[in-house]
Amino acid sequence: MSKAKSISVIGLGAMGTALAGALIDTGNTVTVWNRTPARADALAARGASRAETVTEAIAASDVVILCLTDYPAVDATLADLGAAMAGKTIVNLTNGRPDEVRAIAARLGEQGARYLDGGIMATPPMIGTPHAFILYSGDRAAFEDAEALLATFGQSHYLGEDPTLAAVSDLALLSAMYGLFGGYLHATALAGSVGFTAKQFLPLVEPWLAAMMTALPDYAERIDSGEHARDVMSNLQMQSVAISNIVAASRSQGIDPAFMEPIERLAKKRLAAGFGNDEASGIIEAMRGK
Ligand code: FVH
Repeated sequence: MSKAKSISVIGLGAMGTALAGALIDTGNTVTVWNRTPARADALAARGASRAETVTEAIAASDVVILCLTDYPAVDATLADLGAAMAGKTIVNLTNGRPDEVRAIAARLGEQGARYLDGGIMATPPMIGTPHAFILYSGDRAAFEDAEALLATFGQSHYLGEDPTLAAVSDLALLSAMYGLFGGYLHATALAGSVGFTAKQFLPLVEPWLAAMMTALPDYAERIDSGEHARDVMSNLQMQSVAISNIVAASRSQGIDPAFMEPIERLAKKRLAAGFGNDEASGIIEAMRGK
C-alpha cells in the first residue's frame, strides 16, 4: 500500500482527532465521523470529508480506524452494519478486554471484514512522532497491506494473528504505568506528610525510580528461569519489613495505604510459602497463584 490513501476515522475524541489529523497532515484522503458531529468541525476545516452516517464513513474507505471510549461504544456504533463490512479492513484502536476483542473479531470476520486490534501506547500529542508506538494483532495480511498507512501514527509493533495479543499487551503496559504513577503518588503523599512539596520531593524520587528501572533485565531473567533464589541482593524477608513499615507509617501519617496493601499481602503470601531468602522478583509467583 502506498502512503497516500483513503482512510476513514470513526470516533473523534482526543485520540481519534490526533489520528485523523496525522493522516491529513501526511496527505491522505480522510473521511471522519463522530456521534457528536461538531467534533468533526476542526478536521473538516483541515481538509477531512465529513460523513453524515457511520455507513457512509465505512463505505468511503477500505481501511477504517475506530477509536472510541470502550467496546460497548464500538458495538453500538457498528450495530446493524453487517453488509457494509464486507471487504473492509477494520482497525480498532479502542481500549478493551480480550473477551471483547474475541467477540468483535469473530463477528466482523463473519461479516467478511479483516480485523486488526490495536493498543495505542501514546498520548494524543505524541501521535505522528517517533515517541508513539502502537501494538497490533489480528489479520496478518491486513496489517501488511495497511502497514505504511499505520506508520503515520508512530512505530508499529505487529504481535501476531491472535487478535487479543495487542489488547492484553496494552493492558499489561498500562498496568506497569499505573503501578509507577500510583507508587509515585503514594510516595509523594507520604513525603508530603512531613512537609515536602511535590516539587521539592521530585529531585529525590525521579533519580530513584530511574535507578530502580535498571533492575528490570535482572528481574526478567529470574522470572523466565524461575531462579528467584540465585545471587540474591535484597531478599524478600528484609524487603517485607520495609513494605509493612510503609503501610503502617502511611496509616500513622494520615495517608491511605490502599495502594501499598496489595503488595504487602503478596509479599506475606510468598514469605509464608517459605521464600523469604529469595529475591522480591518471586512475588510474581504469588501473583500467578503459586
Ligand atoms: N487519550 C489518551 O491519552 C489515550 C491514549 C491511549 C489510547 N487511549 C484510548 O483511545 C480511545 C479513545 O480515547 P479518547 O482519548 O479519544 O477518548 P475521548 O476523548 O473521551 O473520546 C471518546 C470518543 O468515543 C465516542 N463515544 C463514546 N461512546 C460512544 C457511543 N456509545 N457511541 C458512539 N461514540 C461514542 C465519543 O463520541 P462523542 O462523545 O464525541 O459523541 C468520542 O468520539 C479509548 O479507548 C482510550 O482508552 C486514549
